[in-house]
Amino acid sequence: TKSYETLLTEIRGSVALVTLNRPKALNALNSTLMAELADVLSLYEKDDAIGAVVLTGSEKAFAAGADIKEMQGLDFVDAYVSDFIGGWDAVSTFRKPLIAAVSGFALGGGCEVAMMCDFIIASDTAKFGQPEITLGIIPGAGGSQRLTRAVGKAKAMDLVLTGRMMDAAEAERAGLVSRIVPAERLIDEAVEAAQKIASFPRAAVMMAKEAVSRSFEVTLTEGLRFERRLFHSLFATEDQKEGMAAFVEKRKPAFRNR
Ligand code: CO8
Repeated sequence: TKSYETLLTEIRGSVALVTLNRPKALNALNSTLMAELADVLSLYEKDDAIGAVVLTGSEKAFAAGADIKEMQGLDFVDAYVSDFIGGWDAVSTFRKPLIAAVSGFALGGGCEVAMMCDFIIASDTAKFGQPEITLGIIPGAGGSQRLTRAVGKAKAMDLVLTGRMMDAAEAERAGLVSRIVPAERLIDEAVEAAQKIASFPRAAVMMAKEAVSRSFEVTLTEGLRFERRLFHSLFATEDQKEGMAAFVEKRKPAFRNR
């Protein structure tokens, strides 16, 4: 396995655990970190042994945003020509399930990266926010779009315009996070969820992710058509035969990712 300057990686069963690791900067997302994250995700996407990935930070911070010290000197032409943060798309285009396990601060780009994941499990200490406005900018990696789709206009406007933080309970009520767990249980709970996902047939899992993700892109009619096409296609898999036979025969299925 490769080693990275700003990430720690660990394989647990069929799950890869990726830990953002810039402790002195509260995991601020600089270009090295985002390039390393894109690199490791591309490896896991190709690796048949990996069925799902958990992305986490430290207890104090998932990530306190894009690296302000790196952005400070940017001018418009630099930002535009280099498509500053364009490389972050590697997180949202990753095709296997990706769970964010968030403890502490998930601010600005940190909140945005968490929202690029398929779902967020939060510790009771998590704090989410889009404080860009306090720096004279606005969210640049999906905060105005994914946050609004997740929590609705009222709360998204409140957070983006005031720059305030919301705690885990508010984030769960608003629909931004799928569950809250005690801080000390966070990694285990997220890895267990990922392991469960990884135990199901790979193609069905990836299509389920693709179908739900599609609902954010297209009309209901088109989304339903897309879902139906994927649904029908799964009847061409051996694992569908195995899953249904096992149910009828009252035994555990032995999936082969075929
Ligand atoms: N960038 C760079 N360094 C940071 C960042 C950051 N986002 N956040 C924290 N750090 C550094 C601090 O500078 C400090 O370093 P040093 O010890 O060298 O002074 C160290 O991390 C510890 O931070 P604090 O001492 O501030 O820790 P506190 O516990 O007192 O405060 C906070 C924690 C409240 C999280 C505070 O650090 C903070 O407000 N951080 C900035 C949060 C923020 O504004 N984030 C949004 C950044 S903008 C952004 O993300 C845009 C994303 C869109 C993509 C880009 C579009 C162009």
